[in-house]
Amino acid sequence: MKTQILKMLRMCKSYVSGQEMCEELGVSRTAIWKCMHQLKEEGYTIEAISNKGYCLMGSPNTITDYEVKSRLLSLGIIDELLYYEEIDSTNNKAKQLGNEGDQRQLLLLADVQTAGRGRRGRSWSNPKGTNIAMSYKLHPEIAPQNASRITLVAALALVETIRQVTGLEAKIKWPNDIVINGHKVCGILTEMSSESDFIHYVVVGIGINVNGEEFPEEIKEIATSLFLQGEEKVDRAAIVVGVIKAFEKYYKLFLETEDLTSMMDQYNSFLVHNGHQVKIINGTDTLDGVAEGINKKGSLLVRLSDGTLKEVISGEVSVRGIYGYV
Ligand code: BTX
Repeated sequence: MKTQILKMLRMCKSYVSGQEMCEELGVSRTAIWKCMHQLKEEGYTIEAISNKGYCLMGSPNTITDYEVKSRLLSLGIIDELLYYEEIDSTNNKAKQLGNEGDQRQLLLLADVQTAGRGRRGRSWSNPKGTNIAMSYKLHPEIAPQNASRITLVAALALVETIRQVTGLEAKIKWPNDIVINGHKVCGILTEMSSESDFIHYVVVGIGINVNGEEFPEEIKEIATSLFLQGEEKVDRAAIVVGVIKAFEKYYKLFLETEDLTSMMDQYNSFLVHNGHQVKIINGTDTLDGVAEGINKKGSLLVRLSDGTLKEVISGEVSVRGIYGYV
């Protein structure tokens, strides 16, 4: 009911009468009043004027399911959006649901993660009330070997959203980070359960540092937040809604060809490495060259010193010289 009430309040430019809400939602005046009371307790500013009704004057900076859903006309490719005030990891939960046979396409959102994960067993820090932890559980009917490209699709959706909502010059650090001024603001962790020719599920986990003001000692040289870069608090739900819309747009395009044909140019325009000297670290192997963008398969093209063009499929990439971290 909170979703519908917030939606009605948002859609109406002025006041919505209690009577209108009762009729629309098929509930009593007392039920509406109780819900309004709860919303106010949660930090919503709702003005109530007799004979006029209710008007939404302000919202808390939350990413609850009802806050996000009330800003959307539809969930699009997502069957359900689940919100957790605290969870170990939204990726873990999405995988658990997938392993239990849940076939729905889901978006899991959390305010705090107590055991957020990065790649290769690294940890991802996500304190309370400031950032966004979200994981998509998807069931694409594509060849399993193409699924890792969804990381790049998510990166494009993220960079586009951050630019639109904040105006900050976010860039993509191939394959799974978003950076601003050389510091990491988002990370993406894609995991999959599949057979040789069939995907059970793909989980795309996204961590976004939105309003964090400080970071743990070990990452404070690497990490940044949208707030630290823009010096303004950012509406977290606006970022989530932006990512939902942008991801849906690019994901649908991706499914048509199972590659990045239709978004490659845009992706490359946001790529932080383009034209720069890079070092690719893959286990004990390293490779130096100049990055020339990605191809439609999502590989990074690197021009080596002997003039050959090397297609890099995966690995850690460090960009020399110009960034605060490598
Ligand atoms: P990654 O392996 O590229 O990055 C992890 C590394 O980034 C860490 O070793 C640390 O140095 C640094 N780091 C840790 N926390 C942060 C942070 N908040 N901001 C910037 N740098 C940090 C990146 O892996 C993928 C991260 C995905 C996180 C999402 S959150 C929702 C979902 N659930 C989950 O458990 N993981 C994903």
